[in-house]
Amino acid sequence: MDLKFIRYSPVEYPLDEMAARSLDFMELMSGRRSTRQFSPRPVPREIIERLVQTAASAPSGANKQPWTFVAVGHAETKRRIREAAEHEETLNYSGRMGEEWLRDLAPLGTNANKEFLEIAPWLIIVFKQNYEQVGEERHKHYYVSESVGLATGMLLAAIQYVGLCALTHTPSPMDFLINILGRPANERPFLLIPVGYAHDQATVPLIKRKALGQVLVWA
Ligand code: IYR
Repeated sequence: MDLKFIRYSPVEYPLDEMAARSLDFMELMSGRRSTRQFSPRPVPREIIERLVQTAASAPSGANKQPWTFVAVGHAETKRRIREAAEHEETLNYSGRMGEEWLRDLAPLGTNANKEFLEIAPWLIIVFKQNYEQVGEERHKHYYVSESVGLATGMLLAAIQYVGLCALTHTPSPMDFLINILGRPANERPFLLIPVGYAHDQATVPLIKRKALGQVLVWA
C-alpha cells in the first residue's frame, strides 16, 4: 500500500529568535525535577488528554505508534496500584536491587513507600505494544523501546511545558499493572508516571547535571 506524500513546510524562525527560543526551552526543561511529593489538587481530564496527544505524536519505527497510555484517576484503582507497587518495592529495597544499586539510591532518599501513587490526581501508565494482534495474525512492531521512550520523553516535556510535575516511577517487576488495568497480551508496562501539582512543601535533592563538556562531544 503506497502512502501519498504531501508537501511539508515546517515552522522556521529568524536566527536571533531561534537562539532565544533555544535558551528559553533549555531553561524551562532544565528546571524539570522528578517530584515525589504531590498535591491532591485536581488536574482537568482535558489537559491529560492533550498531554497524551502530544506524546503520541512522537516518531516511531515504521510509524507503528506502538504505545498505549492508560490514564488512571479513579481512587480505588490508584489504591490497588499503590498496594501492588509497594509490595514489589519492599522486596526490591530489602535486597532484590543489590548493594551497589541501594548505595546509588541512598542519597536520593527513595524507599518502598509510594503514597504518591494515591495522592497524585493522575497516573499515566505507558504501555509498549510488542506487536499488533489483528484477529489471528500478529503484525510486527519495530524499535519498540526506542519509540516508546521517545513518546515518554515528549510526554515529560509536555508536562513541564504546562506547569505540572511528574515522576518516572519504575516499580519492578511491573506485570501487576497488566492485570489491574486489564491490558491485552501484546502490551507490556513501560513506565508509571504520576502527574499533578507538586505539594507546596515538596523538596527535591540538590543534584548536579553533568557539564556540557561531559555530555557533548564534537567529532
Ligand atoms: N524502582 C524503585 C527504585 C528506584 C530506582 C531508580 I533507577 C530510581 O531513580 C529511583 C528508585 C522505586 O521506584 O523506588
